[in-house]
Amino acid sequence: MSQPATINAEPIGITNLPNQRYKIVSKEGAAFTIMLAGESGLGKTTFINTLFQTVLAPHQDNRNRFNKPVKKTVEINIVRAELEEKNFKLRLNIIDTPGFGDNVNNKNAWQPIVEFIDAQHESYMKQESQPQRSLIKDLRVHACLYFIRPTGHTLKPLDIEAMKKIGTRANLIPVIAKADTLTPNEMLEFKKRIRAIIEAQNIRIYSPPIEADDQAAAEHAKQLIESMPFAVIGSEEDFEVDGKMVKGRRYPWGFVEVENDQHCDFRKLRSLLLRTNMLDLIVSTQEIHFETYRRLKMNGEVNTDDSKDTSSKRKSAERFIDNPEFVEEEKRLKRYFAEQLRNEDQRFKQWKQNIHTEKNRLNHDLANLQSDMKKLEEEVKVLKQAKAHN
Ligand SMILES: Nc1nc2c(ncn2[C@@H]2O[C@H](COP(=O)(O)OP(=O)(O)OP(=O)(O)O)[C@@H](O)[C@H]2O)c(=O)[nH]1
Ligand SMILES: [Mg+2]
Repeated sequence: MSQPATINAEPIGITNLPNQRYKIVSKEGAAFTIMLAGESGLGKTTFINTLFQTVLAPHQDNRNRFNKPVKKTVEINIVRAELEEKNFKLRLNIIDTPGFGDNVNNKNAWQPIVEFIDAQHESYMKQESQPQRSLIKDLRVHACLYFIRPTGHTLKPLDIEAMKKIGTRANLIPVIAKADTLTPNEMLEFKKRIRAIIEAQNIRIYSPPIEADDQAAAEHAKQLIESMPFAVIGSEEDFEVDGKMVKGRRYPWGFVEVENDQHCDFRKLRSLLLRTNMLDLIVSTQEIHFETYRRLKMNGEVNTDDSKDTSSKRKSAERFIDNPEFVEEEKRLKRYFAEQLRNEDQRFKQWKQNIHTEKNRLNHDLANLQSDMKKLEEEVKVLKQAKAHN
């Protein structure tokens, strides 16, 4: 892997991260891995560059079978970048995958993606026991954005299958690509239909936790859940609107803005990924997806050497994941970690309160000292005057 790029774009808000769950984020900052998946040409590479306001994932120059140049991603491309805002560091990994759907037979087109996710769990598991944690290479996928073609109709069987497979291994976030190609009503209908399919097909998607003791955060999480699947617009071009440069796409009939909530859900998705839910994505990857992988592995139910999905072992692993017992266990784990996080928050609030009390006490002491000093100065003055008279 090459040296990580340093992003010098406008602040994108990662400094809010320590406020989420400061404790889990170590002094070195956080490491966060986002994966992009879905059919070819839906704007995956463009989206990454829009999200980070820079050409972070270059479009690869390739040629199609007619020898025409095309900017397609042809292999899994790992981009590393470091972001720093107000002393908070984020080590970012972007896994940009080649879109599928171009082949005559697209069956199992999702396989390289699923294998990549599994391989990262496997690699982390092997490294875990080594003594020097700083040497661990961790590319476990914390969020997989799955791009859906904005047909306005329904989900393809390939999408359903791919999402099912990904959802059992990583935090799956479905995204409707190129939101500018559907009218607002078409988009509403399309979203409704996709949500119904996700439910009917038992596709596991990431759901932001609703915090019981923080009303504003709970409201925000509810809004995010209602917006799923997020409709996004990507653009690598800036246009001037009312004297301000904004990202968007220009059409003969008008202009669509990436960061306008009336036009798409880009801001909500960015907030989920980089501000409000980054830590939950990291923690749930560790506690749910990685732990599940480890458990299946221990039970001998995952065999990473199998390249074919027809393997009976993999089938039994999937049966395990669909098992109500597993679902119960997952719920229990989620409740447990939500509880842990709440306790952490409580401890932090208490600690803040103690500091506040201590500060008040010190201020009070300081005021007393100052007043004592003033009195002493007065006394010295009086004594000096008395001495002068004598
Ligand atoms: N209308 C519209 N076009 C978009 C949007 N995002 C990207 N595009 C265009 O779609 C084309 C494909 O974009 P890419 O970002 O290369 O798509 P990709 O998903 O990475 O494609 P593969 O690498 O082949 O998988 C480009 O011409 C983009 O300018 C969008 O939100 N709306
Ligand atoms: Mg691409």
